[in-house]
This record gives sequence, C-alpha cells and structure tokens, in this order.
Amino acid sequence: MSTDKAELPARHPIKGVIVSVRTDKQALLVKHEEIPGVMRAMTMLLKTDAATLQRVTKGQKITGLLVRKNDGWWIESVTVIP
Ligand SMILES: [Cu+2]
Repeated sequence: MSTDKAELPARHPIKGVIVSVRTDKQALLVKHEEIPGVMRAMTMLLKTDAATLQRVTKGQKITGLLVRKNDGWWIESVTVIP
C-alpha cells in the first residue's frame, strides 16, 4: 500500500486535569493519568491550538489525543468532561 500508517504520528487517548492555561507558551499544563506504553502519570506542558486555549480553564477535567510532533508534545481534540 502507498499509504503507510507507520508514517503518521500515533495519537494516544489522554485524560487529565488542566493545572494552568499557558497562553504565553500556547500550551496547557496538564496533570494526566498514565498512558499505557507511552507515559507514566505526570504533570506536563502540552501544546494546543489557539481555539482550545481560549475555551478551556484551569481546573477542568479533560480528555484528548496526545501526539508527538517535531516541536514537542501536543494535545488535540480536547473535550471538557462535565
Ligand atoms: Cu506526560
């Protein structure tokens, strides 16, 4: 096949709490649960898009997709858990 899935960056479901919104770094500081086979539970900065930065706030529980890009770790498809 010409489209090789291995060439796409893997996206891993992630669940955590927003510790702070760091607009200065275009990132969220997230305390996340363990992501089996990828990362232990920890608090880390995750880059995200501007629209997400504007609609979330400190203290919210979220789910999303963790992905490693050339410039670091990103969180995509952020959903706030009620
Ligand atoms: Cu982490």
